[in-house]
Amino acid sequence: MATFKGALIGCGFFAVNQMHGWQDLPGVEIVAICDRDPERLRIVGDAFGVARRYRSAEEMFADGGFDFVDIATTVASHRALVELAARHKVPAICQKPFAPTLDDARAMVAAADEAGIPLMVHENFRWQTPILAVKAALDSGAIGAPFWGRVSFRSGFDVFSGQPYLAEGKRFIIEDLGIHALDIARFLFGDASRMTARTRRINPAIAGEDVATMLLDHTGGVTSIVDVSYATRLPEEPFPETFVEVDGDKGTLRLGKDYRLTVHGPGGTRHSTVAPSLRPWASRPWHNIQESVVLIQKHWIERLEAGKEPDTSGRDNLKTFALVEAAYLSAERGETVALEDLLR
Ligand code: NAD
Ligand code: 89V
Repeated sequence: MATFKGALIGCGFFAVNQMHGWQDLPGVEIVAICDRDPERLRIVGDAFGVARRYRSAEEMFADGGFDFVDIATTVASHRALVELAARHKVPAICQKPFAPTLDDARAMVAAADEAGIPLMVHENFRWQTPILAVKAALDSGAIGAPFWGRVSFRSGFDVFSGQPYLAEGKRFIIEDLGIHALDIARFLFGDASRMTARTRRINPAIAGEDVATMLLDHTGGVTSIVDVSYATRLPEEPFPETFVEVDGDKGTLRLGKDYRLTVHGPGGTRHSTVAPSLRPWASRPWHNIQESVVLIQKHWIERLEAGKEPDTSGRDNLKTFALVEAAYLSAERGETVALEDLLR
């Protein structure tokens, strides 16, 4: 593997996982970091031994010396930073949610295309070991052709202490978490043509919705339900596990608690555990997400080396992002929304 030098912008809560992930990959080195908060810059710079530290992304790009940039800031800054990377012709990874609006996301894809740089959205949930195992089982034909699916994430976990901004936005669970579950639905069942959604806010201390139930019509014929909640108090807290159910014309697949996968079909019933590994720097219950960070970063480096578009490129993510927009529109209007109206 060639040596790739990276820079990282945004040294906050989640960036620590990204820094660990880069350290785990041979041939990759983060040579510069940037955060407008000097304290975060100091903490991450000292923890990971990065000498080049910047309070301004413009200054970091002006100095250069890196092959790609990993943008780990919150959504408000994503468009400006991707456009800055494009101006400097530096390949860019951008955290989810890709952008504040679909128009911003489109502009970011256009800027990357015009600059001729690869752009990947850090949409890591489809890279989780249990989700990859579901995909492999479906692709093997073990349950025949899927006709119905459910991607479900229901939890009462306190995400607000680690990520206080999640309590403040008018949009919450669809934009922050539903976006992952919708991307998994696209990954497993293909693109969707219509969206019907209902939302609720149960927690009175937050500004946005914390429950969403979404019905998707996939172009390949699958009907799926994507349901997400941070207001669900279960006897055993499953955070951050995504459960999956699929019915096919020859059998069924169920991914349930503790990463237990059951595939039932003409070949019999197979039970397995598809748990993620616990990386040395990871901590439960986040290890599933943390492992997927390394896997998506590895994919980025492989595609950068091969000169091929990443699976969760900016262009691909427009379709996931359109589902987010469609869900909010549908919930607001109480109507089904056609995706072609948003994507044209
Ligand atoms: P955070 O607020 O803890 O960290 C963001 C950091 O970016 C802060 O330190 C802030 O000072 C810095 N920053 C913001 N704008 C900047 C700019 N223009 N220039 C330089 N620094 C800037 O946020 P977080 O919880 O780490 O979330 C960051 C992103 O990661 C969000 O988009 C969030 O949705 C995403 N996230 C993704 C996952 C995942 O699994 N993919 C998990 C958690 C968070
Ligand atoms: O993965 C994420 O994007 C996180 C969380 C799991 C808390 O929703 O923000």
